[in-house]
Amino acid sequence: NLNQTTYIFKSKLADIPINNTIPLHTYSFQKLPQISHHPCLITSSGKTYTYGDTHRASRNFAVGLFNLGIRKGDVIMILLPNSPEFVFSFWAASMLGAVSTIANPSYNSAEITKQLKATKSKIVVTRAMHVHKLKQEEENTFIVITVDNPPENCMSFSVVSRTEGTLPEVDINPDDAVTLPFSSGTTGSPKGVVLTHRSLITNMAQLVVGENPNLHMKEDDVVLCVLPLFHIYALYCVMLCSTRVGCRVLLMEKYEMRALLELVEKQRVSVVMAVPLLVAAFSKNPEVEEYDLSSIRMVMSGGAPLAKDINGAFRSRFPQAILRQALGMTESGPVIAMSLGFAKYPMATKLESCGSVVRNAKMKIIDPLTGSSLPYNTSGEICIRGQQIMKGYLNDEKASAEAIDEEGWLHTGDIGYVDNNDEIFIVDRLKELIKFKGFQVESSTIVQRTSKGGSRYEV
Ligand code: AYL
Repeated sequence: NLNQTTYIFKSKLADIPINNTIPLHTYSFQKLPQISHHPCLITSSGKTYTYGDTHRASRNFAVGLFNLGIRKGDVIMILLPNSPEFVFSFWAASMLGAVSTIANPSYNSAEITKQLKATKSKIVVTRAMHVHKLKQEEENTFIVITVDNPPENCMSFSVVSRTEGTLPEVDINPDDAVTLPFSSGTTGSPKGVVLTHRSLITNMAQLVVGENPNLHMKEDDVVLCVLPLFHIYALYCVMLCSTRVGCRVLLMEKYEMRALLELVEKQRVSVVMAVPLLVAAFSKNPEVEEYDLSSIRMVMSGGAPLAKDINGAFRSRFPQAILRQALGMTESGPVIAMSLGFAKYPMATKLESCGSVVRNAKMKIIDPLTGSSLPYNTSGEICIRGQQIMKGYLNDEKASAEAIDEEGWLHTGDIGYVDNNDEIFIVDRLKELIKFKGFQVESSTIVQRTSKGGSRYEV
């Protein structure tokens, strides 16, 4: 219908040029010569790796993987909690033009096997305690590397990292996959989400690059990484964005409130990437009062709706900090919208909004039945277009075509509207996706875990 208006929403920030045809690791470590002595990773026990150390360890592991036969396009599975080796493995794969697939180490054997098979992973990097869950099958064999003492038939991460050789020259295409997180998308079982060098560079630039970055992270920031790196939120928003900016990442293996508070105080954490449950803990748990958390200047909530009543409690405890939201989805590379309250030159925004569409992207809200685009203040399905979105689902053309239409719009399955200040509000969800404490889980898992009274993510 030619008479029909198309309402397109854009960021209030102007588009910027994005150098997204280089490899992801090159883009991310662009400042390395200037910052090689700056801290990059800090573990909860206080061990520090500089940018130089991190890059070197990643390179060494890449050489080791190459010597084990890993080539461009091969997949390695990272089955680890937050740890320096997780970070080194991710960059090592990227440096080889290989691909990482990230998985929750507390998955059961069937869940891991499914992902191993779907991705044809040739290497699994994990801990000795998880090796029993890895099933070798005739049509699906892989080498297991453990970051701790290797059990029989496994190799040691440090030994692999010490093998001689030089990093091969690889020709990386911007549209080559670099990582394969798994997501249920809008329907069905978890599928591999193909994120490319181009998509992740684009999304980093949309947030942390330019004269007025939408998400103002600074070189002297200390960013808390308690959300798991095997999920896109922390992988992207903590690890990738921090590396590009040159700030430090405090790696916490598991969530335990007292330990977390001690670390935030000791390491002077300034940026907290959180899910709503963590925001609630910061705002309401009594033990928070016992610590000096005045270093926190920014708290981001994402992954699930934020409770409306949190603001008062948060403000009284963190008067110096800004709390706002971001909207992301694994398939969208991942950030769709980010509060402009986080910008270098911040704008007035509302806490209840999950942000405004990122720059260098287009968003529309459509009527889910007719597909026609809707104006301001009218709810419909959020669709996003830009170079940051996934290439598609791994080996699943049907699901890919359902998610991304011929014009390149990714249909998110989220229902929301845009207000007069260009802020997005989520009101509902079309999709079957099950989220537990801010993260996706398989429906079978939720029943299993809750019946035991525990949770997969302690957040
Ligand atoms: P996935 N408010 C409400 N729902 C949200 C929000 C939010 N702020 N953020 C995410 N969701 C829901 O793939 C929404 O239904 O990635 C969305 O389609 O596990 C779904 O979660 C996607 O789930 C960030 C912030 C990355 C968030 C993310 C993505 C996390 C979730 C980077 O800075």
